[in-house]
Amino acid sequence: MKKILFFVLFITASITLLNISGCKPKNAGDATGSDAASRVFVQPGKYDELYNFVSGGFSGQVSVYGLPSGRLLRVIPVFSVDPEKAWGYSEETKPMLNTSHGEVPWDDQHHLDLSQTNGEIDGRWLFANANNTPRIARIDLKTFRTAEIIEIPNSAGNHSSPFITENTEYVVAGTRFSVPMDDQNGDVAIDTYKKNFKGTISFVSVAPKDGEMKLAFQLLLPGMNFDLSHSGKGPSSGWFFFSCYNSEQAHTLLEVNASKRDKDFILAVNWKKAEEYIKQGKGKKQSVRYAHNKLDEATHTATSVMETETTVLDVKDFPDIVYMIPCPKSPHGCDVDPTGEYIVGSGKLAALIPVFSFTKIQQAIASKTFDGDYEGIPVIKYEAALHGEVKKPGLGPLHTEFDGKGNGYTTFFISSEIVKWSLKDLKVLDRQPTYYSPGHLCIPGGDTKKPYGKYLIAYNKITKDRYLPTGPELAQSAQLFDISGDKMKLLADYPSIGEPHYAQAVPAELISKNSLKIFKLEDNKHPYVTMGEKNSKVVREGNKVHVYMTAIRSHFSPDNIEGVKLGDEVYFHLTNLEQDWDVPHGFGVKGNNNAELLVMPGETQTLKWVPDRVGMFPIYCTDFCSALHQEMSGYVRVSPKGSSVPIAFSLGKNSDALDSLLKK
Ligand code: RUQ
Ligand code: CUA
Repeated sequence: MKKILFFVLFITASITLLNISGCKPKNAGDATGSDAASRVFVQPGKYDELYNFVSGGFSGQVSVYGLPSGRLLRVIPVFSVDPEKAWGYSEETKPMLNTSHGEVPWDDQHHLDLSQTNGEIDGRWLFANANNTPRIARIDLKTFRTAEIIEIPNSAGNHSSPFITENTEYVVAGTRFSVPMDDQNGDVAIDTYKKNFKGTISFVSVAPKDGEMKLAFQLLLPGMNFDLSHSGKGPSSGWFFFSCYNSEQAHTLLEVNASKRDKDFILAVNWKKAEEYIKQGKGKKQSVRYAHNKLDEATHTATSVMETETTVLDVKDFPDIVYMIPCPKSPHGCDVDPTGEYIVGSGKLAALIPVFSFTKIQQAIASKTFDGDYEGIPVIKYEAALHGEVKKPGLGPLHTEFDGKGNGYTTFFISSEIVKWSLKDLKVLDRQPTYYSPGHLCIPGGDTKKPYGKYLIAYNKITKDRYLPTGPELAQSAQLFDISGDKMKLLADYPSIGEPHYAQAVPAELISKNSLKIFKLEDNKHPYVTMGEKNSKVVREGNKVHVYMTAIRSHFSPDNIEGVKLGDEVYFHLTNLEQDWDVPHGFGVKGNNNAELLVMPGETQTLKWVPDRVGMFPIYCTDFCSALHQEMSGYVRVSPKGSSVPIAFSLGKNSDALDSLLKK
C-alpha cells in the first residue's frame, strides 16, 4: 500500500513537472560564445556545410535547412497536401495520398532516417513516418521528392518508425497503439485489451537498386506500446532494439496507469533469425488491405495499388528471436552507439540513464540469466544486461546521439538541457541549457557508425519568451551547438516548421553531387506530354476536354481556348518545355477548386477543372519566370451547356482589326 502511495506521489510529481515543462535556465539571454556569430555566418552566395532534414510533426511534411546558417531551403511535401507544389492536387500526385481509408490529406510526421551503406549515410534516400494513418515514405534525394509511400497494415499509430538497418535492407516500424489485428473483429469491448489487442513490428524491405519498398514480414507481439528504436551495428548487426511502454497493458488514463511499473522494457529483436524463419516458410499468411503508392519518374505520375496479404511470425512460437530487457520508467529513446556495443534507454520519468551492453545481453541469453518472462518472452535480468547507469544526469531523459569520440549527448525535457556524458565511465562531462524542453537532438551522422560530430542541434518544444509573440501559438525552434571542444557552445537558434521531432544532417556534398537539375524532355513518358508547341491542341472526348498545353518563357500554347461548355471536365496537361535549371512554370485558372500547378523543366502535370459558370476565365503562370512573366497568361471561354461553339485553340492569332493596327 505504502509502495503504491509512493508511486502515485512520484507520478503526480512527475506529471506536475511535465506540465510546467521546463523552468527558465539562468543566463538565458547571453549563453552564446563571443565568436558565435562568425561560426554560423555563411557569406551571401556561399553554400552551407550540411543539409539538415527535419521532421515536420503535425504539418506532415519534411523541411530542409542548411547548417550552420539555419536557413530554410525547402519544405518537401510528404503526407499532407501542399497547394504550393500541387502535391495531392495535381492528377499525377493524388494517388500518393491514397490509403485503405481512401485519400488522406494530412498526417503527423515524427521520425526520419537517411539510407545507409555499411552503417554510413549514403545520401540516396530519406525515409519518413506517418504517425496517424500508419505509413512510411521514401524521399528521393536526387529530386527532393516523395517517391513512394507504403501503408502499414496491422498497425495503429506508426510512431515507432522508420528505423533502418546498416545496409538499408529494411525499414522497420513498430505500432504505437496495440489493437485487434486487421483480420479480427475489432468490434470488441475496450477492456478486453489483454485478450484481444496485439502489437506488431513490420519489416519493410528496400530494393538495393531503386529503393522500392515491400512489406516483407511482420512480428506479432503482446499488446503494449512500442516507442523508439535503432538497429544494431558492428557486433550487434542483425539486431534491433525497441523501447516499449505500457507493459501494464492499460487502455485508459495512460499517464497514470502506464507508469505503474518501476520498469518497462527494451525489446531486443534478432531480425536476422526472424528473416531465416520467414525464408523457411514459417510465417503465416494473413489477408489485410494496405495501399502502396509510387511516383514514376518517367511518366511523372503516381499509381496506387491496394495490396492484400502479409506474412506474420508470432514470436510466441519462435522464442529465440525476441528478448525483453527491463528499463526504468517508461522508456522513450532507444539509441545504439557508433561501435554497436552500447544501447542507451531513456526513461521519460527516470532520474538515471541505463546503458546496456550487447556483449552482456548475448552472455545473458546464452546462460539463460532470465527473470521469468513477459507474455512468453524471456526477460533478461536487468543487471546481467547492464553496462552501467549514468547517475543524476538530469530530469526526463528523452533521446541520445553520439559524437564518435566516445561520448553520448542526451536531451532532458523536464530540466531543459543537453547533457554530455562518457560512454566508458558514464560520467557527466558537460551540461548546457536549451530554450526550452528539447525533444529530439541531432548530431550529423549521430546514429551511424561514423558521426560527423562537429555540431549538435536541439529541437525545442516550447519557446516561451524567445521570439516575438505570434498569438496563442509560438514557434518551435532548433538550437545549434558547437560540440567540437570539451564544452558545448550555443551558436544560434531559429524557428522551425511544424513541430520538429527527429532530424538528421549530413555533409552537403553527399547529397548535392547527385542533385537533379532538370527532367530531360526527351525522356518524358507522360501519356499527355506535348513535345513542342506545334503539338499543342485541345481534344474533346465526350464531356472531357483535354488541353495539351506547353509552357516556355513567356507564354502558354495554346493561350486562347474556346468551345468549353458548362458540364465539361477540363484537364490542363501542362508540359514545361524549359531545359534550364530553376525555371518552373506555374498554372492557375480562375475559380478552380484546386491548387496551382508548379511544373518543373521537362515535366508534365495535370490540373482538373470543372467550370461552374458561363463566362471568361483567365489563366496565368504563377511562378515569376521571366521579365515578361506577367504577360504569361490567356483566356478560356466557357459557353452554356448545349452551345454550338466548336472547340478552338490558338496562340498569337489576333483579330483582323488588331492585326492591321499592329502592322501600322
Ligand atoms: S518522439 S520527443 Cu515523436 Cu521521436 Cu521523442
Ligand atoms: Cu512562366 Cu511565369
